[in-house]
Amino acid sequence: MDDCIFCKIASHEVPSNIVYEDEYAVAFNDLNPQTPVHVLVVPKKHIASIAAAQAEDEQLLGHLLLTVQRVAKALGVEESGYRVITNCGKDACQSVQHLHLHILGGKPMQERMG
Ligand code: DGP
Repeated sequence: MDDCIFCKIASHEVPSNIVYEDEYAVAFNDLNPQTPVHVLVVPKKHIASIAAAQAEDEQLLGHLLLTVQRVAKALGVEESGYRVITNCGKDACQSVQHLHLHILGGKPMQERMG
């Protein structure tokens, strides 16, 4: 998508600190980290949010979760634990309209959200 910052990062049009990449997904450090480890896992295909995903994206969505697992392991938070979040829509404060999974870790977090 032309005007999407995460599409531009995924295509290397805009530089970012990419920690993992394969044919379908890319993972890079969040610009505004909330925890010592804060990485975004993003599909290369433009999907606006989890709400916009289609049946044809089923395999890709599974791939994104396995990418989260792989990246978390590579970043050394597999044992200590991590949180995976995807914000969807206005009430969740989604600010970038391209599906992304936050991986948050590297410190103990509060039990509850919201
Ligand atoms: P949200 O849409 O609220 O789930 O979060 C979007 C996240 O994306 C936010 O934590 C900041 C991050 N972000 C926004 N623009 C950029 C960017 O240009 N580069 C990087 N690395 N992160 C970005």
